[in-house]
Amino acid sequence: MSDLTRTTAWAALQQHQHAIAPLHLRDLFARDPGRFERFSLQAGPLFLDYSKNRITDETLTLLLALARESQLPEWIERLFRGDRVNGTERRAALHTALRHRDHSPVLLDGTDVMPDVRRVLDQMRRFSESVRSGEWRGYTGQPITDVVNIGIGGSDLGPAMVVSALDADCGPLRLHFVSNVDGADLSLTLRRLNPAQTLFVIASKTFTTQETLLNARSARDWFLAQAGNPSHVARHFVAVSTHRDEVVRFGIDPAHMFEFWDWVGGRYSLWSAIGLPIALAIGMDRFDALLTGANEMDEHFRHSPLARNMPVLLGLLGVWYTNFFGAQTHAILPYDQGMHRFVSHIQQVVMESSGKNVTRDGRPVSCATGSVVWGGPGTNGQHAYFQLLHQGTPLIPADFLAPIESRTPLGEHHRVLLSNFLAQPEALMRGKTAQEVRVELERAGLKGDDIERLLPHRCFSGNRPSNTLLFQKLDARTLGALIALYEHKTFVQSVVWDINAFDQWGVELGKQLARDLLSELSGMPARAPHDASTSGLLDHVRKRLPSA
Ligand code: G6Q
Repeated sequence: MSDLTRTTAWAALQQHQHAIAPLHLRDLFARDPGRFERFSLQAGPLFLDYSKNRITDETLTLLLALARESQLPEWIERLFRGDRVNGTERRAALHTALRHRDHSPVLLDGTDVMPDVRRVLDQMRRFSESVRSGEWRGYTGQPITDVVNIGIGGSDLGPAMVVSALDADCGPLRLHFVSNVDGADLSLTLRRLNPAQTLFVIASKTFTTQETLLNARSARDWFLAQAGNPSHVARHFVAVSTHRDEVVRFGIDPAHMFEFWDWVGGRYSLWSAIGLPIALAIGMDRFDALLTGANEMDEHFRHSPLARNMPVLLGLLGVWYTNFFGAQTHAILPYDQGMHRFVSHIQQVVMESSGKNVTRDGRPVSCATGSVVWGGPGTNGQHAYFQLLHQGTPLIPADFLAPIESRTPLGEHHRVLLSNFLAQPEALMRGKTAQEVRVELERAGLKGDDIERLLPHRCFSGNRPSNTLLFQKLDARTLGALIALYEHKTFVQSVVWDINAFDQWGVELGKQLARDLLSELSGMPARAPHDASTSGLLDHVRKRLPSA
């Protein structure tokens, strides 16, 4: 693709931004009664209001022209039909096949992948049902009560998020997630568990990830310290991986391995066997509903016109703020306590996918790509970082998400939650003028200098953009649609920026250096010299490190 910033669409957007920048959202609403109807849409279970964005009809026309100039429709087709869209690894990114629901084939190099996908889904169903029902017994003959998923990154964040969002505690099993190589993570988790009733799911696409294998070995040692006989491992350790040989080398029975494939990226893998802890927690029927919700979003993304396409619109709005307003971060604010891990998962999806500084063909990018994704559940954030959203100097576009109905109704709680959820985007959009503050302070009995002193502190500029996503209830189908929405939004942006959304070479250098430093910490000589800071720190640590 030619340089994005030299396209006609880009130049037109730049010019248009100058015209839009001075306009206040309050005025855009005042002069346009149809704004909410025009700038909102329903896709499956999700309702999106994007009218509180600093856009006009012309903005959308120009953003859609940019999408067409970037060949977005063609790229969407390439994604779904299994082209090797991950060029640096020569892989397809066919996570959509994992949630493909009808009986049509999904071809990869001419072969239908669906029989394999269904085979593993069946295996997950049989296994999760037997563990949940108590039919699967541990080595003492007792049923399993606790499941520990050991994995990291894509093999942890997605399943952990879904399990916490969908109230796993209601099921017959308690789920635990261990990811950090900090021994505290595993030790504190195991402290409360009985090896005879614990099942470990070792989740690693490559089955070579240092943290996961070390945690898995320590877990096996802990288990064998009580179980004694290594043959008992078979009833307590299962694996999820693409690498059978490595699984066998670790000592897990390949009959207890759940397979997935190299065309499933780590951060897009919760829909595959990496979702096994989800099935164990909430049952396979609800895991199926999660897939169905994601599939509905896939269908919407693939077939809706760009102008009525939710991931496309959200992706383009992100481009608008990142590239034309200089926004560097994006807040995701779910008003649902169960979604407290949602941001961490989406953060990985977005930041690993978009954190690239070269185009698909290896040229330096000519504009900013990606943004820092952050946030957390409302209303907690309102008492913490919302100050920066309302009166800080950076422009921070935000997504507000909420269920209309609570899954855990309690008195007035949900109405209070919803009132806050509705108030924050309104406040960000509207702000408060000096005139409004003055009237308010006068009413409160303040006069003269006191009013003037407080005035600048009490004003809100407003004009701060946000999207609002509403859904009836946070059930499995809705959550599936929400996750797929952000996956596709991320893909849309990668197409516009002409970057590969499916590789992550940026995580490699640190891993390489850590390998050398590990041997140096164990007293081996350095293979290559370090800078003065790293050598100094290494010496400082070595002198104080208790001997193992
Ligand atoms: C995700 C990344 C990364 C990966 C982990 C775990 O897209 O590739 O987060 O999921 O590094 O890798 P394994 O599953 O191979 O252990």
